[in-house]
Amino acid sequence: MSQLYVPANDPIVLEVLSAYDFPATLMGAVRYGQGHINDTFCVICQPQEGDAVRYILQGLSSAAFPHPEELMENFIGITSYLREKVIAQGGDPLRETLSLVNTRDGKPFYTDSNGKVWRLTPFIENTDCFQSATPELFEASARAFGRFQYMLQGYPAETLHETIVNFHNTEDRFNKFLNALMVDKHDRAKDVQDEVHFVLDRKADCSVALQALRDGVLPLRVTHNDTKLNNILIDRDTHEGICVIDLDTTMPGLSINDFGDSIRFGANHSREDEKDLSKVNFDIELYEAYTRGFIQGANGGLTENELKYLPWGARLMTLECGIRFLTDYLDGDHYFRIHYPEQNLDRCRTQFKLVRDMEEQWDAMAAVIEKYAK
Ligand code: ADP
Ligand code: GN1
Ligand code: MG
Repeated sequence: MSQLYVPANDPIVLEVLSAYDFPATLMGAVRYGQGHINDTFCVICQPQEGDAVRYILQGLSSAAFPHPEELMENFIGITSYLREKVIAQGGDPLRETLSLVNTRDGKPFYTDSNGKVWRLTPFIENTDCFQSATPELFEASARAFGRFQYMLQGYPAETLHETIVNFHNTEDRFNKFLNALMVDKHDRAKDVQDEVHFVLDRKADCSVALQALRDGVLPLRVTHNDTKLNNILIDRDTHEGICVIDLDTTMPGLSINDFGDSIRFGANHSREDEKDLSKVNFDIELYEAYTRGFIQGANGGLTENELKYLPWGARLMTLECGIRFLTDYLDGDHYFRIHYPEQNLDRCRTQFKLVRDMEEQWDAMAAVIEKYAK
């Protein structure tokens, strides 16, 4: 192990790697991907002959996930269920869903000396993970997320733990924001008054989807809840979404939120933390491409009301995510990983710009749904 490359500021990685048996010479681990939550590394092994074998090693964020063992129980349940479905459909279970590598002790995850939980999954090769996409690729990702939801329709939802309580409870997100604003731990509220008022003006919106759920208009389903474009792996040969990843928040939720979170992240041409807001524009063509793909992937599984509420999913996921970024900024940036001091504020501003765009294009958004909801 002494020759291993591991990032100097992550000494714990060495401890974690030594909990696993690797089939070829372990070369090291490098930080990987653009997720905001988990500590993700790519582990590289080199056999005597042939290509390197790669794995993804992830330390679960304790700020986000207070009960990582329960999360791993969900992960095992969901991936086992999907594996059976993929096999039944003649697919490749090693590429079309995630799987775990057990530790030397035969355990599905490792708990390090600080109490943090780690998991190791085979790297799904010959795939790409995009931060932005062409309409074709975006539509492919939509088919895969729609199919993911469809495939999980029969999953026993009551067995799933709520890994983050009130995750997409937008009313609760609003209240947590109010609390952070009141406490104003870092004296930042005075500099973000425009953003604060943007949220306060939209208090009623925060209840739209939840009220529909309470009224029985929208059903609770097993949903992914974090359907960003970079939570899907696209096959390099077929250009189809081959594997839905980041299953940490898969639990009972609303289908419109899975649709909406994808639109939030992918139906524009800018980075999530773009400072120049003139570059941040909601793109209705990308929205249309995603709508087409999602409805196709869901395979008739969405009710008339769910289809009608899809634009609300987009608007609310974008508003909610902006509120979460702003709350974390007021709190002192404990939840989302940041790479510079005002990054959460920049992220919040892009979300609010997109919300404004959606509000302006509301009728057009509804018309697109009508076009495909036949
Ligand atoms: P986070 O919760 O921090 O977003 P993810 O589970 O989404 O963590 O992983 C971060 C990134 O790592 C993904 O966006 C993707 O690029 C990459 N990744 C994760 N798992 C795999 C895998 N099994 N094969 C290939 N790439 C992966
Ligand atoms: C986080 O884990 P990641 O980076 O895929 C967050 C999502 C947010 C997103 C904003 C568990 O997603 O809810 O929408 O950042 N995930 C969690 O980019 O909080
Ligand atoms: Mg992710």
